[in-house]
Amino acid sequence: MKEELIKKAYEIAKERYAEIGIDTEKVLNMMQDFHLSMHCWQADDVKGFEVQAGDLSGGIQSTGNYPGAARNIDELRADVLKALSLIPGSHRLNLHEIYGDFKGKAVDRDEVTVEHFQSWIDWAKENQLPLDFNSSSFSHPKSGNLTLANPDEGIRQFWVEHTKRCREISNAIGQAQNDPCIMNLWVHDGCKDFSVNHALYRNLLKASLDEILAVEQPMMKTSIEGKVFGIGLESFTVGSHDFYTAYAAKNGTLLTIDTGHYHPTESPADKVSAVLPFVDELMLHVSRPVRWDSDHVTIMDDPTYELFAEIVRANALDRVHYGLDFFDGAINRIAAYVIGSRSAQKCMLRALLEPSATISQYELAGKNHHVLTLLEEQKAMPWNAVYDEFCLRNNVPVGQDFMAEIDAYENTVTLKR
Ligand code: RNT
Ligand code: ZN
Repeated sequence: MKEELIKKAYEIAKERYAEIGIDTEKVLNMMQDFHLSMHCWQADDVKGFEVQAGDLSGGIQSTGNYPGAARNIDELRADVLKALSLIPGSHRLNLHEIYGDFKGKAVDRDEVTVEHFQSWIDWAKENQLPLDFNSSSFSHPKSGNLTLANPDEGIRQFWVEHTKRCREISNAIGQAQNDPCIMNLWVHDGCKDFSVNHALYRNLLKASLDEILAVEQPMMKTSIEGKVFGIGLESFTVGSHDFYTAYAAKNGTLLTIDTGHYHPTESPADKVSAVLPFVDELMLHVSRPVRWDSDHVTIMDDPTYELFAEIVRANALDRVHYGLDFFDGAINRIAAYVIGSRSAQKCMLRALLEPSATISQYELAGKNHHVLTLLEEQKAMPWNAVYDEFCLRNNVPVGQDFMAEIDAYENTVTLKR
């Protein structure tokens, strides 16, 4: 796209927004500070690099077999850097434990140490990419239906040990990057059919979490993630939303909101103001559920926009960590990263461009027709010209121009795999 045209459009947009009291320059600066935590697992359909890796389990699924998935750590790093080069701003990378640099050795989950992440730490430093982390309780012979909530003490302790080690690794990462590493803790524990031991499992999960969190790790933060159900675990989820919300509020952990983890008519956006009075910080897993927790690529849809708008309206921008969590194996995976990340940014940009102070005044004065008018009008304001300018200032392709680079990378790199 022609630079001159983008500049012209931006100048007009700037004036239009100034008319409603919004300073687009200030918003562009805020966008520069809006860091996504890009998940490593879109690049290879959540396989990871364990030598002894089994099939993906734990009630989640990546469908599709588009060619070119990353097969090893070098390919994954190259793909991530390629994607990041097409996304404006600076971001973080979110690693799962199974993506360690195991150097051809079978390292079991209860044996993992920071040494398996040293090359990640070095690489991340070189590329100025802070890391976040995740314990991994799926895709393992001991995963079964129950991990941290398993009545078998041996299996439960195996996962307690794994998760403790993951917190230790996260802490070392946080120290190395001088910026706390956010560790997400999600376990799939649940039942396919009726169960009469809900209380038992939940008490076990609580006991495991208590044990895991008993060790102080000052340079990391633990965020706990609930969900409604997983495939093959449809009837009962030990770590339900109520369970984790209560746990987080009582124990001072962060709480993860995954946009694919709620009942279809429930609004993830509405959780923000409901839990922030009780929980200091949130982690997001921005995703797109299609009929179930399908983890389609994030787009600029209403639920995503509403989620970011609620964060802005609650004045909570710096109390939230912005993780992504989608994994579509049916399309070019680098495009998936770029489309998902840029769409999330567009939602945030629109949220920041909303004249919420004005709208709030109308609402408090009982002028609800003004509220609706202004909210509707925002949808057609020239926010896209501001996003184009954001891309231009960050030296990344504007609009659909990034596709040419993805196609070239596909032809020269991913299709050769
Ligand atoms: C699963 C959770 C979880 C995973 C990742 C891979 O439903 O959303 O966050 O997607 O940990
Ligand atoms: Zn998630």
